[in-house]
Amino acid sequence: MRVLAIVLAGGEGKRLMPLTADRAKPAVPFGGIYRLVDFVLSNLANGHYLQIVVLTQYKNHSLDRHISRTWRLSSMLGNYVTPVPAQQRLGPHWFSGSADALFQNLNLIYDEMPDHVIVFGADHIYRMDPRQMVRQHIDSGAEVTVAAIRQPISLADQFGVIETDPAGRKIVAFREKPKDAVGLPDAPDQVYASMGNYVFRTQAMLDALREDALDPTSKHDLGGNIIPMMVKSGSAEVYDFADNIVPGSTERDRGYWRDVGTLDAYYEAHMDLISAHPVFNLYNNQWPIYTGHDPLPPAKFVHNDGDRVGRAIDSLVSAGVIVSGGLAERSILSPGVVLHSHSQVEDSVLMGNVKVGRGAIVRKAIIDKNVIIPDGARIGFDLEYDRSRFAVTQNGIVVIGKNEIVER
Ligand code: ADQ
Repeated sequence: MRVLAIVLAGGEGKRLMPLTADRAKPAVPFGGIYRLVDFVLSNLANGHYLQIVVLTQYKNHSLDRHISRTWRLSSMLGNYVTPVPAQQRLGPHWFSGSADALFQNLNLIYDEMPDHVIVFGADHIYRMDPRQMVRQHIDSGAEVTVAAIRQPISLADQFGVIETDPAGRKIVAFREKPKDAVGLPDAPDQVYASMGNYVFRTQAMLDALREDALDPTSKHDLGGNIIPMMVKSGSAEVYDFADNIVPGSTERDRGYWRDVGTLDAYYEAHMDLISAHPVFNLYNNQWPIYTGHDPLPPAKFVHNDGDRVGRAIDSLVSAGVIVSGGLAERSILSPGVVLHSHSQVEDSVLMGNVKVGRGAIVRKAIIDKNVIIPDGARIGFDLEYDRSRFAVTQNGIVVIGKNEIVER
């Protein structure tokens, strides 16, 4: 059985601005050392799906570089992870929707002629064993299988919402981001949401993409057009993510899935990592999350000025970090971060090479790469002032973009 995996990584990620100002959403750093795309690629690689095409489009430079540097599989065994940038192959326009991205790359499918095609999104934090979904897809004979998870009904307008027959398998309706969703019979405050992960029988996918390409009214979107079309023809099934059991997972972290489409969701997913018993366990070595590492020295904590020990509590601290007489609490410190004497970082996400000056205090913030917080500066105290110079989210998280200059 031949299976080709396609990862959709062309999303623009407008709602993650300024983190997506000069990188594609799947290239946004996460959890100190990862990028968002590492999670889906690790799930596929751990499931032994090792022919993977990553479709990129928007500001794809850092994403392409990350993939080509990090995801080098042994080509001798016919394995690959290939980033494929949008190429305007079929005329002078970029991809319109995700279905158009697939349609413009049909040659990749003809090259492999797989029996089934896995199409997964690249913007989620989760562990999933894709083999279990593919097995159900093959056993059921469905033309497409859509992975789904229960979500609060208040979020229904952010997802494809699925209705099934009473047996719970066959999809009878699929509505993309409905404003008037109805709750589930057993849980009126929940809907069944598409995770944006699909497995297609190859021929059924080719037929649907070709039909969609001829429709001038279509937005050429998988969730908006292709899946509803396949539901109408009666052969779409749902795969319940609650049934997925990843090797090494525990009761506590089973079923974890976060769409980090907004800055607040992105922040919350980080906070999920740092509790003593995290709901997302990075330490499951039976299902590792792979990424690339620079050759950095170990993290270092130094006693400075003779009066203060560098400390980090309830925090993730990456290689190359120096905590020199500063204090980090409930925070993520990415490679190369430096906290100087008497500085304090609380409930924050600091990306690569952020420097926090002497006596500076940072609270509830996301700070992108290379930012220098000057001595004595205060971030996250006076939100009115912060709003005048940085982005501040609905939940009051201050977000400072890459290379931004911070005045005291
Ligand atoms: P959205 O995430 O809103 O909803 P979309 O913006 O199409 O849908 O993104 C889906 C994936 O495709 C993302 O990984 C994105 O990076 C990628 N992508 C988008 N346009 C692309 C293009 N032109 N080229 C390459 N890649 C592209 C989708 C589904 C919903 C589902 C949610 C789950 O449409 O039904 O509920 O995902 O988060």
